[in-house]
Amino acid sequence: MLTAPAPSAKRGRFITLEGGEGAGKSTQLRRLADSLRVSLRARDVELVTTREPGGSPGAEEIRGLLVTGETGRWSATTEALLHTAARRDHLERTVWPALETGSWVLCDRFFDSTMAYQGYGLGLGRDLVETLQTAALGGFRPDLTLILDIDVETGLRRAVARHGGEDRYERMDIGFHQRLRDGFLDIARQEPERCAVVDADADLDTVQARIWDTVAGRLGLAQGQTS
Ligand code: T5A
Repeated sequence: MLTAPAPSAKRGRFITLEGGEGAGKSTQLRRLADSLRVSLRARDVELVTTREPGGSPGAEEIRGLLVTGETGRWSATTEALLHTAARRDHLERTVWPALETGSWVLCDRFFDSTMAYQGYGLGLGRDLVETLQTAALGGFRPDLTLILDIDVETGLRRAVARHGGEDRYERMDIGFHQRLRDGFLDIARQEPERCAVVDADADLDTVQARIWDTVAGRLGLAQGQTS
């Protein structure tokens, strides 16, 4: 599907989770998906979970170029272009077809990560990133974006303890991580109707409950389904 489905009552909802390293997005995405599936089953609506960079075969190949190797492997502009190319493929092949059939889509990272990481963190600035996103997305935006906020040191401690091989961004300097945290908070301030900041500095169940309350409140779902 080469264009975004037009807004309609039938079109599914698109929810994105964002945050810096070790904020707990992936863990909370699984928990939120379980709660959403219970809630959506009553409406006979499917939930698709996906991630960026990745989420389609081509985008997963591009992911490998982005999350491994030397920290200075790409210039900020090249990196933003690679993320944006992966995003376009992910939208065309996974997200837009699912939304078109009425499924809801829950996505681990989306274009706010390009703004925060490349725009703020690597210093590319808002204007270029916005131009790239407009070219790739048109006017398509998430219905709701949850920004998991945590102080940089705690997040990095969690990320390092978990450790896998995809650690190119984790290895960037502390100033980079502080700029991207500030960037996410700035994005939330600029778009309060789309974005909700969730304090992620708490135990897993507490963060899960905060997320569910936000999603249920903003999207009009039944309360009390946190597991
Ligand atoms: N990127 C991505 C860009 O630069 N630009 C872009 O446009 C995009 C889309 C890959 C990288 O690409 C960059 C950002 C990334 O560096 P990724 O796959 O989402 O993106 O990589 P990570 O951010 O590293 O995501 P992870 O899924 O690996 O980390 P999460 O989701 O932040 O954290 P999670 O859930 O894996 O948790 C980390 C550890 O902490 C524990 C977990 O058990 C786990 O061990 N934990 C907690 N511990 C205590 N209390 C809590 N509340 C906890 N929550 C989680």
